[in-house]
Amino acid sequence: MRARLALHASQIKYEHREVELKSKPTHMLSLSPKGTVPVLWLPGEDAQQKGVVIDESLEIMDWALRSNDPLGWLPGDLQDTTQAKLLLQNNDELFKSQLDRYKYPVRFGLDQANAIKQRDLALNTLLRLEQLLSQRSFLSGDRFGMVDAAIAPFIRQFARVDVEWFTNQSFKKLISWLNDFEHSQLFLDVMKKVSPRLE
Ligand SMILES: N[C@@H](CCC(=O)N[C@@H](CS)C(=O)NCC(=O)O)C(=O)O
Repeated sequence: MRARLALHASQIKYEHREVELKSKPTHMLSLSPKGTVPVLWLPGEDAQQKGVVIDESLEIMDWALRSNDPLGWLPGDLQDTTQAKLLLQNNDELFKSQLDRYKYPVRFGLDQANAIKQRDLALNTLLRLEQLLSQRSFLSGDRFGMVDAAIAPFIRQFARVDVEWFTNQSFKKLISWLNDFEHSQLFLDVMKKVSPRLE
């Protein structure tokens, strides 16, 4: 979702090929053998059209916005860039692991009590984001930007594990930030259903 958000914001024309993770297309695996999505393919001019492949979501966001950033999503100055790096690092290296364990405890051999422990550990991140949102309107600054787009899909997943618990927490600014995101035109645009390609 974060890659699609950045591609949408960059206004770059691209073809969206939805895949089924249960049966990954051989073409996708030939481009990116690790088999995770998203995969961005920039076909080359040569006969095999191998071209360039970017198969990390943050790198796709970065590529898209460096190519074209009409909404000013990239961090503006060094302070914002440093802040963005720290927030994204915390999200991808810590929060994501806590989210996965809270959401799919069985997959990680955890019982319910340990899943809740992961949820409670993740509160550190949620409170840090809340604190930031009490100083500025968005995680990226005074407008929605790359950091918001990169983090919102994970907070959304987290909130949806137990909506009642999430909405009863004290981080009201974060709840309202997520709610605004989920009701934005941007979100509606990128969430449009695309049928999976099987080959
Ligand atoms: N670090 C990668 C993680 C990508 C990732 O794990 N994607 C999941 C889906 S959200 C996936 O493709 N999993 C492979 C599978 O379920 O087979 C990125 O952000 O690009």
